[in-house]
Amino acid sequence: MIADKEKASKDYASGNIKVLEGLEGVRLRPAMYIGSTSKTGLHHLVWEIMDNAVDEAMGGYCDEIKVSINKDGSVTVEDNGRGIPVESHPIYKRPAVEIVVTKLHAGGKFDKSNYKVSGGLHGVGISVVAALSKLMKVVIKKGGKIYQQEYKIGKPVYDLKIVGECEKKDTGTIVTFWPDDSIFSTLKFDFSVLETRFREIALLNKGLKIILSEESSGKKETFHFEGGLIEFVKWMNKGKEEVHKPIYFLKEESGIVVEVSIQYNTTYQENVLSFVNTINTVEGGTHVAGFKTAVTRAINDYANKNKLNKDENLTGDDVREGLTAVISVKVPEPQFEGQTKTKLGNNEVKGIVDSICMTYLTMFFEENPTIAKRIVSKSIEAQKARNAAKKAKDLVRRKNAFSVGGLPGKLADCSSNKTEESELYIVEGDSAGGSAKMARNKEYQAILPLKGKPLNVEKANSVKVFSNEEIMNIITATGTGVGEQFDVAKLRYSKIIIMSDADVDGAHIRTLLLTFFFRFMPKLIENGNIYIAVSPLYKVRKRVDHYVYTEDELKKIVSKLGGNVNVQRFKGLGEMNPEQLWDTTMNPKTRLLNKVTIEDAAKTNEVFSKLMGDDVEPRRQFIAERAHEAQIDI
Ligand code: TTJ
Repeated sequence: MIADKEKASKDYASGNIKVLEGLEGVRLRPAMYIGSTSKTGLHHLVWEIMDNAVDEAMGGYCDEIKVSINKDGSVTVEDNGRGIPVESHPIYKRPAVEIVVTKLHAGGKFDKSNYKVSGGLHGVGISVVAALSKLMKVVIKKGGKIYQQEYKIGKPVYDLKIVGECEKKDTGTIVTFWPDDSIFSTLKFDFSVLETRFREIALLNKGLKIILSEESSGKKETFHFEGGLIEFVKWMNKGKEEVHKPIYFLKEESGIVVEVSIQYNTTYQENVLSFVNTINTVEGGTHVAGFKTAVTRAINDYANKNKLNKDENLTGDDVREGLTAVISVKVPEPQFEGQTKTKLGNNEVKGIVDSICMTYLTMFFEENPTIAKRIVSKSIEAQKARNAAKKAKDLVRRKNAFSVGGLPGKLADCSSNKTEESELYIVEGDSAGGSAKMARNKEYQAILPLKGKPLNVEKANSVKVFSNEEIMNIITATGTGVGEQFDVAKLRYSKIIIMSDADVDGAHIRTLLLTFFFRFMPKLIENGNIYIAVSPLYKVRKRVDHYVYTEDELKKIVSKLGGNVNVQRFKGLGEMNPEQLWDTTMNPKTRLLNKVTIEDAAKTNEVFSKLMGDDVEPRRQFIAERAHEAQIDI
């Protein structure tokens, strides 16, 4: 339902018409403001409100934020900050809070000078949330009074009023909103999604307490970390063997705050998370570049000065094997770039981060020679492995030169050689692979069956990765190569589709493959070349066949068809005959494909690598619980 312009303008004082048009725009094109109207967009509403409270915390005016998912489907965010201003706005002559909620882009940053830094990514403002909510209630405790105002789809229901009194020292803002069901395709808030982000916010803002609760289930979690980033890297390294206690430093230079925590573990993977004003910069940027330069130089300087390295200089990749780090910078006016606007562009930040990290690390290595030597010798190990892997890769390449067209024997290639129309299905198991080969359209669909579980590249060093047959098959089939040799122009298929069973093992295989692409061919994910095929769980037959993709859908369709139906459960892809496989999962006209985004992959990788401890059970359980999450917004 879109707000009726004529009616709206009658409801409103003429001076506010411009404001109204702004919010109508939000309802006409919600995706422009919150990304989508599905699950991601719905949660964006919470991030938006939360950002305002976190800004207040970053300014040092608030130390506790409570968020509750209420029984009636609304969400309440409450902080103990100063409270949104209530005095009359000098131009609009309305209470400031009303302008903040009803005027597009006014946001929570009512008076910019009050804020040193603020989240620049989500910052579309509370007005966008108000516009997309059938009801919003704002309560402000300030100066011993309790103020309240409500809004329907962004329009005030009544003037700001005083509803009670409180102690002068009790200040804060309480916002409750009921998302509009005519805008969103789902209204269900996911506890685990909120939990993940809130833990991250709490880890990045030491001392800030965030309490999340869900009324319907009674679940409640408190996130509060006095150790901040130190606890963050410890948590990332959980279940892994650590090389030393975390290194930590916090410095400010030219108004830019740089906070870093570093802890090496004994694995081969690099895990560097970066944030700008608590926003996760998935694509990195100048702060990450500055950090990497400094780490490489500081380690090489130490190694050379102490004559620890007889070979050529260590590369960035060498010194980052097994490196876990969190870099959090606060930048007054961040410029975000990149495909998903998660790459910091500010040039001045690179030099500042570089010099702060270089100074601190040099000092730390001088003072902690045992740790420094351990890190250097780990990097030298990596250097040796890199040289060995290069030989192994060369060998594989020479071997490939003798096979047909250099392609893996197991690949059933398509006849087209036009990348833009060609698709590669990576299929779990030889039997499903066989059906897929029969089902496919030979013209543009290629099939690569996988034997068993793909190698977990998180746990293997590069020699092992490049001598693994299945991994090499994927690399040669896609055509791009990896590492420095990666060349997207050589990509042989525009869609690479992961097709695995809709069960726990299938989810695991999907995760392993995503991890591989994320680590070795991230460009393909960024370019939108990687997809997940969604296959049906059931076939329901009553005269005609219906394919059903979720349990919910099954209930609905069975009751719609009036019971008396024949339900066949597909335990795996292998149980479908080629015709069924074509109809449900491979025919471009009817199939359901989920495009994998770099954020999905990063998230999958993040939770996944965290679960890489040697305990199998929690991992199985986790994957079983989240199996559905691997199926992402389309
Ligand atoms: C603005 O500058 C003067 C003092 O108050 C500042 C302000 O806006 N503070 C503020 C806003 N604190 N908390 C909020 C806030 C909290 C929640 C939960 C939701 C929103 C939209 C704002």
